Amino acid sequence: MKGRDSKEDDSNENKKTVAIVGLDGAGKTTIINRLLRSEFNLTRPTFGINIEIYKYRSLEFVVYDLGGQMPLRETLWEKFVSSADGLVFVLDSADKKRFNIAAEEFNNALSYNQEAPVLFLSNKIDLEDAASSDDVLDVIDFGELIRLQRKYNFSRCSALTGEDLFESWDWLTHNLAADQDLPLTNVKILGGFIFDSDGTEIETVILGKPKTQAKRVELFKRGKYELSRFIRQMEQYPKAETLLQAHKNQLIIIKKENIVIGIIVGENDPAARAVQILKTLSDKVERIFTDSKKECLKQLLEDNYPLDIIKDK
Ligand SMILES: Nc1nc2c(ncn2[C@@H]2O[C@H](COP(=O)(O)OP(=O)(O)OP(=O)(O)O)[C@@H](O)[C@H]2O)c(=O)[nH]1
Ligand SMILES: [Mg+2]
Repeated sequence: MKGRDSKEDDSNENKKTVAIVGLDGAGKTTIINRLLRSEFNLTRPTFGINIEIYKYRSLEFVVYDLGGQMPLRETLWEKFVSSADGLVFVLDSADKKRFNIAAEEFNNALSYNQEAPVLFLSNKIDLEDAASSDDVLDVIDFGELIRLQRKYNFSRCSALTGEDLFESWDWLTHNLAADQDLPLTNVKILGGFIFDSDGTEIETVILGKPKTQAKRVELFKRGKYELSRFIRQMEQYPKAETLLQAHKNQLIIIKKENIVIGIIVGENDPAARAVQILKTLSDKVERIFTDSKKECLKQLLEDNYPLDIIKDK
C-alpha cells in the first residue's frame, strides 16, 4: 500500500503545467507541435485552448496552448496562466508593428502569475526580417524580472527549423524539475551519424562493446531513417535542428549548410548539452571536410567528449 501511495506522489511531482501565450500568429501551436511530434505541421488559429500532454525527460508536461486573439487574451489567459508551473511567451519577431501590443500582453501575463519561471521566445528567426535580440530587448523589458530575481530566459528560435528551440525547452524543463536529479552536464552518447545535406551517408558510428553494439543495430536503422526524413524536410533551410524520440533514446540532429550530424543519447539526458556538442562537432567536421569528405565522427567523439561516450559494463 505504502509503495503505491509513494508512487502516486512521485507521478504528481513529475507532472508540470506550462501555459504558452503570445499574440495570435506568434507561432505557439507550431512550437508545441514541433516539441510534441517534432514535425512541422500546418496549424490553424487556436480558438480557445489546446491542451496537450507530453513526456520529456522525466517530466510529464500538461501544456495549455492558448489562442492569442483579442477576446481570448481577455477571457482565458488569466485563468490558465495563474495556475501554471511554467510560463512561455512567444513573440513573432517579424511582426514589428505589434511589438508594443506584445510587450503589453507580456506584462499582463506576468501579472497573472508571480512564481512560474518565464521562457520568452522570440520566434521565426528563419525569416529575413526577423528582429535582432537588441531590437526585441528595446521593447520588452526584463528589468522587473531581474529585480524580483525571477527565473527567466530570453531566447531566439524558429519553430519552423527547430533552431535553438530544444535548448530553450531544456532550460524550462530544468527549472521545473529543480528538485529532481536530472543530469545537467553529461550525456551518454550511444553513437551518431554524419550525412551530406543531399542525403548521402558519410558515416554511422555505433559506440560501445561489440556485443551491445549488435543490440543497437535496430535503433541505428531507425535513426538513419529519421535522419533521411529530416534532410528531406529541411532541404531548403541552411540551418535546422530537431529532437526525436527513438525507441527509449533521444536522437538529436543538426543541419549546418551541407553537413547533417546526429547523435543518439540516453532518454533523460539534457538535450541542451547534446545540441552544444553537435554545434561544436559541426564546426570541426566542416574544417575536416574542406579537404575531402571522410569519416571522422568516431575519432572526434573519442578525442573531444570522452566523458560523454557510453561506457558499457
Ligand atoms: N517562418 C516561420 N513561420 C512560422 C514559425 N512559427 C510559426 N510560423 C507560422 O506562423 C503562422 C501562425 O502559427 P501558429 O502556430 O498557428 O500561431 P499561434 O501563436 O498558435 O496563433 P493563435 O492560435 O491564433 O494564437 C503559421 O502559418 C505558421 O506556419 C517560424 O518559426 N517561422
Ligand atoms: Mg495556436
